[in-house]
Amino acid sequence: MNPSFDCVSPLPDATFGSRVSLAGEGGTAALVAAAEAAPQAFPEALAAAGGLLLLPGMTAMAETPELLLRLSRLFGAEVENYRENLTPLNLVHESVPEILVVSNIPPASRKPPALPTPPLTAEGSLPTQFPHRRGWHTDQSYRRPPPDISLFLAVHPVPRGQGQTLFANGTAAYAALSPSLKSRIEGLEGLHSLLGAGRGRDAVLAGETPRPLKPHERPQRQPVVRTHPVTGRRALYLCEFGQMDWVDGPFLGMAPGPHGDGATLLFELMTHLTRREFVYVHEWNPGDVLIWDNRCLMHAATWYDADSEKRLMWRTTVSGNPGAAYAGERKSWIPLAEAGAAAASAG
Ligand SMILES: O=C(O)CCC(=O)C(=O)O
Ligand SMILES: [Fe+2]
Repeated sequence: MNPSFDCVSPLPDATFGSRVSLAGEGGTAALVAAAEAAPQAFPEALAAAGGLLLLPGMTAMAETPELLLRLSRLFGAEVENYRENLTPLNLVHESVPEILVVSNIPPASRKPPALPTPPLTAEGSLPTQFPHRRGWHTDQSYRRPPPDISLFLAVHPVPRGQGQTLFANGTAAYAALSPSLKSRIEGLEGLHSLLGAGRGRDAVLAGETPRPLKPHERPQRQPVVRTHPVTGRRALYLCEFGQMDWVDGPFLGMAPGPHGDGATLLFELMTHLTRREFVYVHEWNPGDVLIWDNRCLMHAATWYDADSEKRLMWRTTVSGNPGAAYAGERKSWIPLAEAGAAAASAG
């Protein structure tokens, strides 16, 4: 990496990811300024690390949220403005609308994921593998084109041992698939759904009627194997119970629903993707920033005791380089009338 930075790879107990810090003296603002002075350094380090960077000690971002925004801008053309995409305003940072607030503190008041059943593995450790661990996803995959990269700052994490974030390496998992499974999924597309639309596995199994969706809310197809636009490497690109469409999917062209062939394949692929050797478990410290590449990593949040702990995390989402499969597409999640009006006012 650029000599201004120290880079240690891989992350502890993982085969991917890098920890990056400023060489020599300097705090959060100095690191952001050094990154801006060498704008390729961080994107290149991210690609070299297989899609995951840890920047510890970015505590000043909590006081100066613009620093997180400046860092985010280095990773792509477009940092999402959450005031412009139908996100409830209680989840959007008051002064920097590019920051999504992920927190159980009012007004965001988001509940943590449920404890797995049973809470620990047979060996007494944190469950990470699907289906024991649920909630594996890649951000906003119910959109076409989906976003590239997310940045996540721990403003106020919960104590170690809870509220971790797990990452699974889609590139390594794809490379380790058997040749026959690789050929079965060649050209296959998954159908990804907005959360809470009544199309997740639990809703379908409970016999719920899916709510009617407006055109811009509809499930979107995504390749199961994505070719990374920067590294050229192929990676599994999947979600599971909540963020796949279990009414018409999870895969196009296969028997749909929780009892179909598609479900069997999804269980097989997700169980493989989340094998321990492909996973990194992040225990958060205040001021940690994790930068993850949604095009090649899946992630999952874990339970924490929301009755006695407060957790405050900030996310930004960067897009603009989804790869050739999405070339020239309009944004699926913007209502057509609005897209038309924006085009007209842009002349
Ligand atoms: O809360 C976490 O650890 C992760 C949340 C998440 O998946 C996200 O904000 O994209
Ligand atoms: Fe996420």
